Amino acid sequence: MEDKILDILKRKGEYVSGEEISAHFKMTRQGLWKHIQDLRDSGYDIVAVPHLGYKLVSSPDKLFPAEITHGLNTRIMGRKLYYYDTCSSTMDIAFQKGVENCPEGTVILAEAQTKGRGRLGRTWESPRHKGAYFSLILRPRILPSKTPLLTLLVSISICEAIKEVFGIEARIKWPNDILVSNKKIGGILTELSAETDRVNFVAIGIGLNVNNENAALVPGAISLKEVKKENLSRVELVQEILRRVEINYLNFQKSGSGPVIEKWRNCNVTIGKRVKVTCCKDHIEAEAVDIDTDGALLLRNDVGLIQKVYTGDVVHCRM
Ligand code: BT5
Repeated sequence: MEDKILDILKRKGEYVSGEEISAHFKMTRQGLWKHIQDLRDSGYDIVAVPHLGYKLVSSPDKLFPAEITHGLNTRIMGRKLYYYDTCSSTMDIAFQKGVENCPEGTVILAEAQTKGRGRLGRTWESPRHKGAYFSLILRPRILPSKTPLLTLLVSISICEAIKEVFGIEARIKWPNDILVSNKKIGGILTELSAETDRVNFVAIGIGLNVNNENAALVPGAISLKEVKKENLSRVELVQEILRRVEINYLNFQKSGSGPVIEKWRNCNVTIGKRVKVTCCKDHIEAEAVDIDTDGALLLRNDVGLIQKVYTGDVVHCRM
């Protein structure tokens, strides 16, 4: 009910009489007052003036579903949202929801994660209210071997959103790092539930440093706040990412991997570099020459042979 009351206050943007709201929802004035109090307790600044009614002055910087859905205008992404003040990892919940057949586009958001994770069991630092931590469920009709393309698709969507909302140029380091000024501002974790030739669902975890102070970041990391020198809206960022993912995903379903690869080529920092790729215990040092249609990285070694790598940690070598 609070979400619906908020929606009215946001849409009107002005004073709305208590009588009008309580009549609309068929509740008593006392009942409405109680909901207004609950909203205030959640951080909404709502003023009440006799004879005028209620007015929303400001919203808290929280990733509440009501904030994310307001003005989102997507058809698939974020139509179903789960919000946690704290959770172990949004990926754990994404898997539960995926198995329970949640709809495509379901999003799990958290203000803090106690066991935020990267690839290969690494940790993702997820301090409360500082970053955007969320997982998105997709149910693509593609072969499991093609799912790395979704990491590329989400990474280009993140770069587009960061540019659109904050005017910051972000770049992608293959396979899953989002960089600004050559430092890591975010990462993507793609995990899937699949059979040999069919994907049940893909959970895509996105972690972005938004309002973190430099001193609290791991070495080599940066936050959007440190770039812009001001606190930024996490809600606007998450909304724009969901919009961009939807556009790119629908285009991917219609036109295949071509447009994703093309966009990715334009915003990556890996192609053309000499790189050292570590995968399992193997190291390959070579030149990154291109990306293949399935999202794999194509390397040319010193004798000119082309090798394909599907995953790994990449270090850009100095030449
Ligand atoms: C990643 O892994 O970059 C994927 C991170 C995905 C995090 C999201 S948050 C929402 C969802 N729920 C989860 O539990 N995870 C996803 P990887 O490429 O393995 O990089 C991990 C490495 O990045 C760590 O070993 C650290 O060196 C570094 N790191 C950890 N926290 C960081 C942070 N907040 N900012 C920048 N670098 C960080």
